[in-house]
Amino acid sequence: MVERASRTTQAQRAMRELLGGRQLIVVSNREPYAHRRGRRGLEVESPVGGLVAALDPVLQATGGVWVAWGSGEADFEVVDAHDCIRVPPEAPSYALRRVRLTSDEVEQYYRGYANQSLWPLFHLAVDKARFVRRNWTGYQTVNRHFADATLSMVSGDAVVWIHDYHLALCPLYLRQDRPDLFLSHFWHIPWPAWDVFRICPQSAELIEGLLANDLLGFHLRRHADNFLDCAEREMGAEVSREEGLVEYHGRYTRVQAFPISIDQDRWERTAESQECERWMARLRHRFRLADRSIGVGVDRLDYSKGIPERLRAIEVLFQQAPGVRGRFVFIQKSEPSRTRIKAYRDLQSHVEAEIERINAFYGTETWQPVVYIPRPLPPAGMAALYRMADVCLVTSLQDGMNLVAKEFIASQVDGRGVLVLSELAGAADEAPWSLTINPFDSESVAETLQRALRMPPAERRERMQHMRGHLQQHDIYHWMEQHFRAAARLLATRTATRSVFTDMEEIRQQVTARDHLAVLVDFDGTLAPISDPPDDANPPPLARAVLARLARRPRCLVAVISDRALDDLRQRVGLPGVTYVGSHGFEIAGPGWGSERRQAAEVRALIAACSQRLRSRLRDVQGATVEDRGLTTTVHHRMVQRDQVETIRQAVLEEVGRVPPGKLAIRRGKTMLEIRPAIDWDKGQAALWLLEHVLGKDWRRRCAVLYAGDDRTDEDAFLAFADDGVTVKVGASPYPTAARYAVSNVAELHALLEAIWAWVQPPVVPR
Ligand code: ADQ
Repeated sequence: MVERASRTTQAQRAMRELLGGRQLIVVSNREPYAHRRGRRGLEVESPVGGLVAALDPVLQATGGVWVAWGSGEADFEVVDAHDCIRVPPEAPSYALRRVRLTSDEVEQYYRGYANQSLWPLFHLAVDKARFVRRNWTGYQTVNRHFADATLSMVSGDAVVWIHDYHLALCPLYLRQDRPDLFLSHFWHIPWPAWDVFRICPQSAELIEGLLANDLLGFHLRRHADNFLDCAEREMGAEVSREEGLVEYHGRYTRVQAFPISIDQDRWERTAESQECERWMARLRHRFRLADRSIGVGVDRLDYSKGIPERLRAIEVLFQQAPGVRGRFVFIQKSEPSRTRIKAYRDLQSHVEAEIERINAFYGTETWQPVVYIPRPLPPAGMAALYRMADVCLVTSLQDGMNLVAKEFIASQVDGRGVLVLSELAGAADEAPWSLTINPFDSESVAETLQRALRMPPAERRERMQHMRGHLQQHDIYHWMEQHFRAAARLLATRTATRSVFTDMEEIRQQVTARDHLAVLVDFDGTLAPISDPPDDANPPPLARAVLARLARRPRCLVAVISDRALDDLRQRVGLPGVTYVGSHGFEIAGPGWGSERRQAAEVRALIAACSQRLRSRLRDVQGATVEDRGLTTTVHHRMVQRDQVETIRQAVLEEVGRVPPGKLAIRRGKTMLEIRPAIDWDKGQAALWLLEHVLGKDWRRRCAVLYAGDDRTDEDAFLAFADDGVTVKVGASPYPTAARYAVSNVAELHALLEAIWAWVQPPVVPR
């Protein structure tokens, strides 16, 4: 349990830092605990799912509030006069505020607008989307109920974290009442392109609702980009795509991608448990699986998951490869969902009829081709399905992320299974080691299934190891930390930035307050003026001179921090006594201790070897180029013929595959593949590491810090020193900055450095 506890603790710590004494309120349609009347009296149910599993321990630790629809039949028998109940029942530690909805409201808001307008439209099932005025009115009313319930729970300064498409208007209603609240929203489903979104008659109202947030999160960059497009076209809002920022009516909303994940450690432990092994034996026996190969599909019965398309592909497999018949069983675990909506009932009957038909046509006395499990299984039963599967088939026609793919990876403790994953699910962006498919192309899905079933064990193991390595580092806690970090940065920007020249005395006091001083500066646009081409950038002689003097002063640490490669940086600044931090902090070298981050050094060697092998492998692919930038390598295929792109992808996968799992990640761009270190690292973390490395753990007690930069990537460092550093933004900021002070240009920064030198230079001792 040590590892798991530490991941939860990390998330709790990150949360507490973000909150800085503020109250946390989570708002979602679904509640974390529901009360029902069972055979043994009142029973409490907790929904299975990543979000509750992850947020519940955090709320337990911080003691906040969760606002949600009270959907359990006995929910309001147990609440207090304010519709609140302390949960979890066994150790009450936070308040669950239940929102009362009438059956008409549920019909209009939940079944109507959320699930028959927004859900189908946003999953490109345009033919299923219905826009009924009454439902829209109900949606507005219920969003107001949620906002009112939230406001009734706010005490003082609060951070409100709203979830999903049920509550798009809630932020606006909250903002109208409490302009000071910090509002963040996570959108769990895709955001479509403008041409699809504009079909919605209430498109402007939805965008306006969401632009009341300070932070808006999507799973993928492309969903965030679609939203930015819609905000610009629909509302005429000022949009910076590069910054992921919208300005509307004088307010800013940061729009960012945070790919959600699962509690990887919990799934893995469940899959390793004896209970799981008992379930595997039970399922094998119950469905007469013997030593047959097993395919698995797990979904809510939802048309976006492509279940009929999946069954079609399985049938094509039986036709294409008759040898597979009798030797392969596909288990479809489907949870009936939203059954009061006709489209869902129709889907359920269709799926059940198709399974029956396939079984009747292809099945034999001793072999049932498709096994259907509609009833719930406990977590160990689910993990057993995933663990025993040779293939997990995810065929989403559209999916924000798809957690099933990740649960399968986490449960594959034996590394035997192959993930066949729809390229239309968000999860595909993070799983280059899966076999990706287009679910609309049944023949090709069937071929891919054959390939998966024939895949040699060593290749299966290798692919799975890579996916597991990635998942370990990108679990649900990582998702939360990323989110909290972004929120903390935005909270820091709320303190107005002031010109350094109006506060020179305050700055003097701060930089001279400690024994040591650290002067940390960015390079391009800070120490050296921005230059085009970037190759011409050099610090002016006066800046170089003042930096040299500071670097010679005892107890003064001077570092230049940049995204440039270390050697390039060192050459351009060329001063002894200065520490150089290159590649956004991946490589660090100081005077006398010329070191670099250990992982970075290791990764650099791995990347160099990969580049070299790729160059030789892709020699004959016309138009392919391999650009080695030290700590990243980019393989460009813009000029390559379409039918050759797959060859390049395969080559990159194989070469990265030679590297131990978890070390390198592949990022897929439109016309390129980038190989990069699989570690999170930024200028802020690099600067903190440097101070600790040079001055020890208690550096904050002994050292004053000045950090200056002009760039978005410097914001991480501004945040790292937000509490007790002099943080200086160089140049006008197109976005809210976390820096406390500002200078207009590079020359003003140099003047500030001169002033600092005058304050801290050692006194001239008379002879
Ligand atoms: P969903 O559409 O519900 O989620 P998904 O991400 O696959 O889809 O999560 C489903 C969850 O329900 C998984 O934890 C899975 O184990 C469980 N589940 C599904 N079928 C089940 C069954 N038959 N029996 C038991 N459990 C079952 C929405 C978005 C997704 C996004 C998530 C999280 O549509 O794209 O990944 O939110 O943001």
